[in-house]
Amino acid sequence: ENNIVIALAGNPNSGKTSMFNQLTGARQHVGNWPGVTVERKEGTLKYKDNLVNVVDLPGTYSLGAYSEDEVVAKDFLLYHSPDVTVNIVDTTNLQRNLYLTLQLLEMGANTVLALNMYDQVEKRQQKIDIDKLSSILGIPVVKTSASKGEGVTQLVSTAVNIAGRDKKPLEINYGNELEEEIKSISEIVVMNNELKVKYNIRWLALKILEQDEHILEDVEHRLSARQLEEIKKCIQRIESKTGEESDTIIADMRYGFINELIEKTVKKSKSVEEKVS
Ligand code: GDP
Ligand code: K
Ligand code: MG
Repeated sequence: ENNIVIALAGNPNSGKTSMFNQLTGARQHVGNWPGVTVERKEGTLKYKDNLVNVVDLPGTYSLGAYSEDEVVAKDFLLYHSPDVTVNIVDTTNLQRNLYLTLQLLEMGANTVLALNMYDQVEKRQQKIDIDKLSSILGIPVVKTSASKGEGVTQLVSTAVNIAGRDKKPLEINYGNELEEEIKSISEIVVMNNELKVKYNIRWLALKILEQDEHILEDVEHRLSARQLEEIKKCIQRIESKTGEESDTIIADMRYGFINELIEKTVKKSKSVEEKVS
């Protein structure tokens, strides 16, 4: 028997709990994450020769340091590296939901995308080019309707199939100016062996540019005052060049990527287009 850990990640109200219930039924256990009051739900399911442990992460819009929920989700993904992350998205709200998806992929999480609420998408007669979405993101994509139990078996088989696979992080092109600073910061942090072992360096550089407090804390005591000063200069340089905060620039670029992705993959059905024109 094979033991597999699946993490469920998604925005609040994306259908995570509905999916968790579909997957684990009554085989659930509720506790708390250590040190915080955030609820921790776990459950099991059997699929072929696999015993699958499903961990329901707190619902979050991002993987920053804004709330205990975000830190719990980010910590689990980073330091407990589940074999697979199932990212539940509300497909009727793709733009907002894909922001978390990008962060999972930039982190290098071995992800399956569950296009949940697909029944609503069909009702609206929207068409999504799933193959294209899957190929641009580099991950399997499954249509689901958690509240109806649709697509659940396919989701499980897909997740089990890719469990433990080594996933290369998604690299978004942040444009010349930002890429230059990502490179400079990467060159600084990679000199510290512990950071090099613990993190994907490009991801770490992005987190530093985003000024993720939680990650900064871990970085600050490992670097020299001079290195930290160099990093500060990188951030100041990009902010004075663009007149924007570095975290805002990064968020804007991510939304740019998402909007382009949606443009390429989401089409209104013919009948709807005709009605509009
Ligand atoms: P969570 O906040 O991510 O845990 O989301 P929930 O599982 O609590 O779901 C939020 C709401 O969406 C509930 O009313 C669910 O019944 C509903 N829901 C979940 N999945 C689907 C789905 O695939 N289709 C539709 N139409 N509703 C869904
Ligand atoms: K809810
Ligand atoms: Mg929930």
